[in-house]
Amino acid sequence: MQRSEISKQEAKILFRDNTYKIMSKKEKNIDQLEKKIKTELDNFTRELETVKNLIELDKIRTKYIGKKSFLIKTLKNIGDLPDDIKPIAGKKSNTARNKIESDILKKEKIFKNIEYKNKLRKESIDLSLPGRSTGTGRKNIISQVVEEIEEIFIGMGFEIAEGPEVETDYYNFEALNTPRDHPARSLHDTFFISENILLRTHTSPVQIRYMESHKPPLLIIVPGKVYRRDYDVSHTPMFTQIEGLVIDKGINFGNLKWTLETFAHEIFGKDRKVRFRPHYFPFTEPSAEVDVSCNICGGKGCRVCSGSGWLEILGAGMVDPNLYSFVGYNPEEVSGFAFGMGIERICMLRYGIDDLRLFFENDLRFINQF
Ligand code: 2NM
Repeated sequence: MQRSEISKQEAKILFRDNTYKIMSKKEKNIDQLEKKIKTELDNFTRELETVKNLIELDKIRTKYIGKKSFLIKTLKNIGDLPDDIKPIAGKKSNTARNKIESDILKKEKIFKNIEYKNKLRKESIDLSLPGRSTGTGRKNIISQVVEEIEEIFIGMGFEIAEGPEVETDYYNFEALNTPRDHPARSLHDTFFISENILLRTHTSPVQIRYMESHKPPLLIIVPGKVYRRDYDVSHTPMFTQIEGLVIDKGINFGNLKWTLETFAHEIFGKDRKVRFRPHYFPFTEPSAEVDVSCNICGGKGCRVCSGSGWLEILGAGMVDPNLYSFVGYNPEEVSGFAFGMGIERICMLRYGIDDLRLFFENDLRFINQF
């Protein structure tokens, strides 16, 4: 076939068997498109092999079937092609696009699966690892000693009573035989909230409240926080007190002595001597301070007991009959005794602590010793 015989709109192509074929313009266009699609598919397949992760896969997706890709542009512009080519071009492009899409989806599945397995591996819990210790807490030494003292008195038949920390002047002072002009008021520097409302300076107001609502016989101990305007090695603005009260027919000083001696022996040991020393409190008459023999020097006198051989542990006395008129008891019928002690002081004596403020600094090196 002569070259001149081939019109401008025809093309001559060489087949594998080395024969030539004259192609029509339509055939030529489709042939070109097929070639281009085949190149796209070949390139795609080659590149897909090298893809290592989902991000790279997405790049390939954009390159081959994204908006600006050859295939999608061809499909978009298919309307501009001659009518006889349209269906074939559409079919071929679509087939190629679908193949690329499904190959990518297959690959995507593989990558997602790998990613999921990696995530599972990362998030898995090693049950054989030892746990992290948070350290166990424990009761503060003050609470421990309060409970110990409670147990001692419960063993003697006492009950525990509690009451408000914000009190009225009446319950904290008046009803305790301590009117406003009484000299004993200066013993407590009081935190006042208003003229008649204050932070209790002792737990005695609870005992007044208890007597108002209970008839004798009664044996109670009242543990709780009390507040005084003080701050030095032996005073803090808040400290813990336990007070006790016994009222019945015929209660006498001998009952008081036995009760507090027994208590002192239980808490400090039977080897300690106990003594009652005359004292003054506005709410008791007679009153006494109770000492135990010094365990550092064995009673000979040393720095801890200031050379006296004795350590003061509590105050006590027979309830002043005046108090009974405030709570409606008949002083001709009943009598009783009361006592009070500071728990921090008991702890200091027991454990040889020389500064009261240590109890409130929350230094773990101190707290964890108990
Ligand atoms: C003390 C010493 C002596 C006491 C008295 C009362 C009450 F309410 F019955 F009158 N309660 N506590 C008392 C007596 C407290 O503490 C050193």
